[in-house]
Amino acid sequence: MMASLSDVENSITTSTLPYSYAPLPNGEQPAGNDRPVHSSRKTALFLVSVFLAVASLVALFAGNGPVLPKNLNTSAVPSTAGMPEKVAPLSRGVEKGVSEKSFHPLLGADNSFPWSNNMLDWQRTAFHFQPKKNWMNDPNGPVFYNGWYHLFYQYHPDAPVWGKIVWGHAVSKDLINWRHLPIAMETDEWYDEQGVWTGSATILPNGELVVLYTGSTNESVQVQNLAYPADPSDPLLIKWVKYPGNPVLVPPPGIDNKDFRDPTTAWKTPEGKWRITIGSKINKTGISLVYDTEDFKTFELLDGLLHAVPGTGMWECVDFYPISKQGENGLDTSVDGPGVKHVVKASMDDDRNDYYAIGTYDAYKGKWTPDNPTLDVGIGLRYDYGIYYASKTFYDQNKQRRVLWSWIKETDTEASDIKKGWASLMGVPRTIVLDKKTQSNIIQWPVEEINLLRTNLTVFKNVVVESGSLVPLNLPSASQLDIVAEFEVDKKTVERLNGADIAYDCAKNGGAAQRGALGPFGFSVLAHEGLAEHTPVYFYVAKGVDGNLQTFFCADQSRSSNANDVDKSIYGSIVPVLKGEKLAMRILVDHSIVESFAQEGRTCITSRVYPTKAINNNAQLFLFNNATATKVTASVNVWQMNSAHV
Ligand code: DQQ
Repeated sequence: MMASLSDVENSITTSTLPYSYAPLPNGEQPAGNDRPVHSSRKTALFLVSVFLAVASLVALFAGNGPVLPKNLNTSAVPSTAGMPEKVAPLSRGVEKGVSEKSFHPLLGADNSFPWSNNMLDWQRTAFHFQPKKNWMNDPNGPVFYNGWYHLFYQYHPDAPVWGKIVWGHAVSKDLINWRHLPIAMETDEWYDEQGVWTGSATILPNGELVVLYTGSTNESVQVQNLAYPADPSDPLLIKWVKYPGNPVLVPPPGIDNKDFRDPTTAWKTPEGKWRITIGSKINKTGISLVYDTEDFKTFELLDGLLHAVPGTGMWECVDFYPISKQGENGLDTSVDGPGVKHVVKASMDDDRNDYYAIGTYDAYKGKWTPDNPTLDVGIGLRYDYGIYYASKTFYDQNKQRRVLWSWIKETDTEASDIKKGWASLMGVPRTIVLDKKTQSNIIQWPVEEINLLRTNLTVFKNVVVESGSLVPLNLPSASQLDIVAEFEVDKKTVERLNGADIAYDCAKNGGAAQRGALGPFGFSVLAHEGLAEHTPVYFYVAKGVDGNLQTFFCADQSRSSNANDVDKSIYGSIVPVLKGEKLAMRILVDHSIVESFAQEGRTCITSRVYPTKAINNNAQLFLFNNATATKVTASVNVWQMNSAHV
């Protein structure tokens, strides 16, 4: 097994490389490169602080990024007068009662990039699920049924922007290659006229399926509806019937008509009934209502809530499922008992992130309690520290695993999406298990089937990456990759270093440009030669005054594109690294999506990036080490990834 940082071998040797590496340039940047503009919607104050942060970066990757003033004085900060206004609400969803659906950069700025067809074509992914064209969002009703994996999803068949949503439908034998089927459910009833919104499937004991979904009625009231396959013997489940008695649930007293959506898969109660939970809010408290039913037609609202967290706002797409304390298999949603813990996940409408917590479920009270109240739902752990929302799991009885699907939205402009003709995709499905070592987080890992797309393995063993250097990993092409790597920091350096107050934050500390003694180091993906554009995915290790190490896992999009009309956030969080473990990361690069996993899936980051130059044959992969005090040794396996049938 891997050695801990403090156990790192002293005898790190440089292997002979089939290439040479160059130290990172320290000089000034070449003239002519534009300063990137942070293009998310923020207040003028935020713009000032971002400017300050960017301006104070040490010129890492200098020579290739923007010109950064070395000694910034605040008079250099542009006045906010004449700055573009925060974008007016362009939302297509909010007034209808669902989240903002699009990235809106600052309006009024002359920041639209002249995207060419070549650039936009490159953005379409090769092994991520998406419909052929137009808009998609949340995964719905994922299930394994009669030999097929079914994926339904929120789909707008008329345009690449959110609108009147129906259920798109596709099937797969392996969760990777897909066959698109006709729309499963249209907006053809008064109770779903404004949208067939998110829902879940439940397999009944006789093997048949039922689906509960939210309908947005002709008056935009959120109600729950029942649907089932017209022909249960059809493994493709092409035709669906809506129950004539719909809606089966309307918002209960005290719940707003627009705060009642996204029913879960049902699970069994100790009395043998079915139970579901539905997200909502009361004032600013996010809640999960609980209903029992015997027939999916009539429901009883339980007195208490499954859970509630003050200050978290509307809970969308709640998910609730058991995880095994000891076993490696996933569990059917109805499994309960002493060997089991329960996860509650909710998608926070207020900040559009998916949060989860691990806890204990009391089946008699229909109540769940987090193990650690300071890491409760909405205030603690996230599935993913990048773009990842409205996720949903299902129990895959075919392979005894719990599989997670999630909507990954675009972070470019609607104008670009319209030009592309499509918007959004699903993350690669991930298995979920409890982290047996920490017992305090889950582990997410791409389903094993994704490995079938691997081809052309290149191995780099014990590559020593000196402090402040960059190592090109010369690959024939770098837009479709599966990268698996381990890193070791120099043990003597770690021991010698004095500890300091740890106050590192991926987003706030200048990204990959900020140099510390023991980081950042990792990969630059989708990198243009000379780093005119690149997206670093990296570790940052910090030694505390107590001598303990803390490790952060980050993805820095700030230099990912020369275009200014795309989001360039820096993402990341802490990642637990236990004694005896090496630092390990896996990165799936698939054109405009980069999915990164640290320590075998303890901390995950999904990035959307839209380079203008680092595309096609100009996309490259580098190892980098921007730590000031340590060399790192990296061992890397990189596969090219074949395209899936999507
Ligand atoms: N998307 C659906 C809603 C859900 C939201 C509408 C989450 O049911 O709450 O498209 O993205």
